[in-house]
Amino acid sequence: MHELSDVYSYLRWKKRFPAVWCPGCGIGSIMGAIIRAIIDLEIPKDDIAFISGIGCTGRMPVYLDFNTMHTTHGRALPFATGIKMHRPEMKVIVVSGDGDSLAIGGNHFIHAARRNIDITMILVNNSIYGMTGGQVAPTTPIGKVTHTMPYGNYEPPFNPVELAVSAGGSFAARGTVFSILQTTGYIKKAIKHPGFALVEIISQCPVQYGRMNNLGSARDMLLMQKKNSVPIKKAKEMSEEDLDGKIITGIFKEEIKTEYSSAYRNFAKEIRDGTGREDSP
Ligand SMILES: Cc1ncc(C[n+]2csc(CCOP(=O)(O)OP(=O)(O)O)c2C)c(N)n1
Ligand code: SF4
Repeated sequence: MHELSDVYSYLRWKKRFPAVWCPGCGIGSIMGAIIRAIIDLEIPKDDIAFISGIGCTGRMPVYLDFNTMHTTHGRALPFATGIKMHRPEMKVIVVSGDGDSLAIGGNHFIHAARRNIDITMILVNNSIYGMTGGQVAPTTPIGKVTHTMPYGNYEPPFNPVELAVSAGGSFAARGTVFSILQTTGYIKKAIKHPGFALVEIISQCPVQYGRMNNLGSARDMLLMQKKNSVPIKKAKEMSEEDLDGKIITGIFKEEIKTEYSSAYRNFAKEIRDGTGREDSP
């Protein structure tokens, strides 16, 4: 159990609240999970760099009392990469919406994963662009209605976990807001993991996605997350047909492999010491 006063001590409570998020939105629960994960890991506040892009999810660093940056849309990972390269001892955490990280920021996402740079990426997947009024995202399921797909989306969505793993990321997990304690466990593992670590969190946006698709209240959407979740172990025994519309949860990848910022420093040292490539200038 975490004392509420401990959680509050991580918030810019007097300066920044109330938050902009709509009642019933999942982002607040995710912020609570991140704080609880950091309390459990006993990481000093000053050792954390917490970076976001733009969007409802992107507002999160505004409320948190870490070293924070609220950057431009889609560019959280380049800023985070710069910080990790310059201050490798810091825990660098990015929080990003599905549009922010996979549409405008998609290029940065695959390259951060390819390099396996030690950044924890918390991707809040609410299936839509929330902040700008409900446009289609690269994660919107086929058939779902958005302002820019009023007759239903016909573009196949990305699977963020598969994308991260196939690009080279070394940790990838998926959780839901409904199962927030389990999701907090994935966040903790991701923060401890020395490499690019993705936690995709399925979240409810009752005001845009839920309203446009008649999904009911925030409570109804949370119960839908519960009903549709299938642990990865069980999913392996199910057919593709039975898995249609399900949320597969769990840890999909956890592997130790060469991490970019330390590889870069070792390489630079070898060059300086003259022990690097013979043909180097
Ligand atoms: C360069 C640029 N293009 C577009 C925008 C407008 N914009 C702000 S947030 C956003 C998308 C938000 O969706 P998502 O990243 O999924 O986050 P959510 O709001 O759903 O948490 C867009 C397109 C912008 N701020 N900057
Ligand atoms: S628009 Fe959706 S994602 Fe944004 S704060 Fe409201 S409920 Fe949350």
